[in-house]
Amino acid sequence: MFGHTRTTLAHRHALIAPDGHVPSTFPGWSDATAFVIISPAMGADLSQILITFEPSGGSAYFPADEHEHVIYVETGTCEVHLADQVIPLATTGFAFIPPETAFTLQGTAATRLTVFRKIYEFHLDLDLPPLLHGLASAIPGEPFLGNPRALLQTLLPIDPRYDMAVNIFTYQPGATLPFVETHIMEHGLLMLSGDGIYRLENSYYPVTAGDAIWMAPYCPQWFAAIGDTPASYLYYKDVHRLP
Ligand code: UGY
Ligand code: MN
Repeated sequence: MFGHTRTTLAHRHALIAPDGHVPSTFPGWSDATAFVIISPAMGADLSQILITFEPSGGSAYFPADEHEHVIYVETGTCEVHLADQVIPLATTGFAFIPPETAFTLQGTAATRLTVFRKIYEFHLDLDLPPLLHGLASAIPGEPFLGNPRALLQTLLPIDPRYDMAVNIFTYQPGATLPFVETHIMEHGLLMLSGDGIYRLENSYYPVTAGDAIWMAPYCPQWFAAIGDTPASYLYYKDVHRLP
């Protein structure tokens, strides 16, 4: 509705609805559009960037620096070009790119992908986490805290060299997070399909596919899936480092 949006920016959370998206582009990019949905500019420690490409294809360049990245292909396909290899990613494909590694994403008109980006937290006793890639649709979902109606797919290995987790949560209609979580870990989240109600701090929001959410550390959070189809979201979480 004219002059209205569901987008909300609060103290410890943000809900970003697609109607407010404004494009950016960056050095070395051609025919690719970034929507920087979450970033340190809003107080987050991560960035969550939605990228789309022109009908003739395009490329998005990320220089080698202290940032690590996870790429998730929501629709279409993409290629990750590195100095010594090209990784093709199908729909639901993902890749973890370690810090100090330059890469270029090449996509087409059908490609819609999300990049999670953050500064890698070195640990004196640990090596750098290796590059990896996979297909989320091939990863089995595990019942969350015993509930077979709330399945969690864990994309990255549970390995302390990785300081982030990226997961997909799929809820049958009526399924919920079992309790209101309040935790040190931060989340960046993208609704992939379905509808639900997200509790963030003391507010309750209807959410739907395409919405993004930032949950700062200690943002009380809860979710209930509603409607006739399962609700699914992709999310980032920082893990494996002392505060
Ligand atoms: O991993 C998590 O903290 C997850 N259960 N949080 C969430 O879905 N908001
Ligand atoms: Mn959580």
